Amino acid sequence: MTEHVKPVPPTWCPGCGDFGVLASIKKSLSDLKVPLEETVLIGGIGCSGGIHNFMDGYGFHSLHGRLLANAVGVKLANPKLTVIAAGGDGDGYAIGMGHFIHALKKNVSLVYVVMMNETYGLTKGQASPTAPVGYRGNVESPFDAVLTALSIPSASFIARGFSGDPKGAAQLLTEALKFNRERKGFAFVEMLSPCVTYNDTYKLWREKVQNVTSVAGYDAADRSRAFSTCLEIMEAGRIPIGMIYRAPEDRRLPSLDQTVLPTLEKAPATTDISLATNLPRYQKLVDALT
Ligand SMILES: Cc1ncc(C[n+]2csc(CCOP(=O)(O)OP(=O)(O)O)c2C)c(N)n1
Ligand code: SF4
Ligand SMILES: [Mg+2]
Repeated sequence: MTEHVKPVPPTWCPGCGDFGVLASIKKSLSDLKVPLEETVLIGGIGCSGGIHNFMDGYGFHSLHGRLLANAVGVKLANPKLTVIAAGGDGDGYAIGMGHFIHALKKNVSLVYVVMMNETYGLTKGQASPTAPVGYRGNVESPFDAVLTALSIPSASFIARGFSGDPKGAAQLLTEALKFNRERKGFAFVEMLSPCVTYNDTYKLWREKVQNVTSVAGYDAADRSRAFSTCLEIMEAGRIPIGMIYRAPEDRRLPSLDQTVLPTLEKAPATTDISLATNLPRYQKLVDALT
C-alpha cells in the first residue's frame, strides 16, 4: 500500500438499515479489540456492498455474486486476517447462490453478513429471491437462507439479527467474530436490514421478529430442533431471529483452513515469491522437462 484511503461518510439513504449493520460491525471489532490492520471487509455489489468504503481497515468491492469466492481466497492466503464478507440478498442469494452453498460446505473461518432487504436496492427495487409474493409483481415464493444453511452438514454457526435491534445485532456479530478468530469455521449472519426507499419493512419486521430463545426449551446446539422451530415460527407468520444454530464441539466439522493449511509449508501470502529465491527451483523444473 502506498496510499491510505480514508473511509468516506456512508452514501446510503437516511434511515437505511445498513447503517445499523455497519455500526454493529464496528462495535464488535472494537469490543474484541481486533486490530484494524488485521481486518479485511469485502463488500458485494449493491448499496450494501459499499460498506467497506465507510470503515477503516482493508477492504475492496468484489464482483457481483463473487463476494464469498474472494473472501475464501483472502482467508486461505493469509489465515491471520479477520475476514468479513458483507453483501446484499441479491448478491448472495441470486447471482451468488452457488458460492453461498459452497462456502457453507467449504467451511472456511470467515464471517458472512448478508444485509437482507428483500430487494435490489441499488438498481431501484426489483424483487430479490427473498421478496414476498406480491412485492412489485413478484409471483415466486421467497427463499429462506437460514433454513438452507441448516441443511448443509458443515454449517456450524447460523444467526439472524435485525438492524432495528442494534444491541442484539452487535451481540450476534461479536459471537460470529469470536467463532471466526478461533478458526472454528464459517459464520453466517443474516441481518434484516430494511430498504427505506424501495421496501420499508421496519414497522412490519418489528412486529414480526421473534427471537428463538422465546421458545421454551430452545437449544441452539440442536440442528433439527432449530429447523423445526424456525419453520413453526415462519408458519405462524413471524420471522425467527437470534442465535439459531451453533454446532456443539463434538459435532462441529473442522474448518477448511484447519485441514488444508497445515499441509502447506507456509500460508500462500507469506510465501517468498521473489525471483531470486525461486529461479533455481524453476530452472530445476525446466531442466527436468527438457
Ligand atoms: C454481473 C452483474 N449483473 C448485474 C449487476 C447490476 N446490479 C448491481 S447491484 C444489483 C443488485 C444488488 O442487490 P443486493 O445485493 O440485494 O444489494 P442492495 O442494493 O439491496 O443492498 C444488481 C443486479 C451488476 N453490477 N453485475
Ligand atoms: S436504496 Fe434502499 S438499500 Fe439502497 S441505500 Fe437507499 S434505503 Fe439503503
Ligand atoms: Mg438487497
